[in-house]
Amino acid sequence: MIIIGERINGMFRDIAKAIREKDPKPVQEWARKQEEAGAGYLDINVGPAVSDRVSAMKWLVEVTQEASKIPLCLDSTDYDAIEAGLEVCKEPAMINSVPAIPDKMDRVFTMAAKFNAEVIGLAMGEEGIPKDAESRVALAMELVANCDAYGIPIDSLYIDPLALPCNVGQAHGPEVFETLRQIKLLSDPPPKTAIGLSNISQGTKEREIINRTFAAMCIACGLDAAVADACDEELVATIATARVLMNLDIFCDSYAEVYRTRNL
Ligand code: THG
Repeated sequence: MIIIGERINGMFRDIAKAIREKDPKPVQEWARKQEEAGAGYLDINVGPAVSDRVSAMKWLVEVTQEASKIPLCLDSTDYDAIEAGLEVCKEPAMINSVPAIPDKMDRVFTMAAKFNAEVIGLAMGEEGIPKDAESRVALAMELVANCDAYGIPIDSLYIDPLALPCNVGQAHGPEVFETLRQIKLLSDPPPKTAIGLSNISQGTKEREIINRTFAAMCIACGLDAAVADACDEELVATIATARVLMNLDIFCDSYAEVYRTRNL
């Protein structure tokens, strides 16, 4: 499973401050820490409180790349900011994300083709996030069809069924699991799947156990990637265990250690 390290996000106070003061240190520390913890990508999100998202994204990408060589996952609803980030990425990146809305898919898939980028597509449309799995899968199908029409390989597309905080959106849980399972039946080869793992526990008291349990359950449904806390060692051990139990990695007594120190 690919862990997309979530920590370089202006939603966190230290990163918001670093962006404001143009101080590369906190960003680069988190880049190194997440890479060492086994992240396969680094999510880069300028956060909600930034006035110039284009220049903030460009700066975040540049300073992150000075500290880490792993690929970046550019996370913004502002596609000008994503494009500015892609222009300075040294390695092919991931675009996070695009909803199943025609003009947005046109913008993002055109950009993905130009920059040889992977794409996270969201199972949401003009009317927001549907409640049931069937509607989420229908939106996923639109993303698959558009991805193909723009000449992007289907295995470069990650579909995100969208996890909502379990304290307000509890009924969405089973629908997310069912969506993950059905996405693998959409095409051959199928698209990959991704999720924002920490969303599930936002606003709750027992965040870590909820995130870890959710990760194991999603892996049982075929999850390929998660924007998650790469530095939570118990989460990484849970992911390693779920993969062994799904027969995706070979069991040995040191499987958890092997997983932690793997090279993706
Ligand atoms: N899908 C995709 N991308 C995503 C999301 C998703 N990117 C953003 C987000 N969701 C995933 N990343 C985070 C990062 C942090 C938190 C949740 C998801 C988080 N932050 C603390 C909070 O809100 O309580 C901030 C705490 C602090 O300020 O220190 O939980 O769903 N494709």
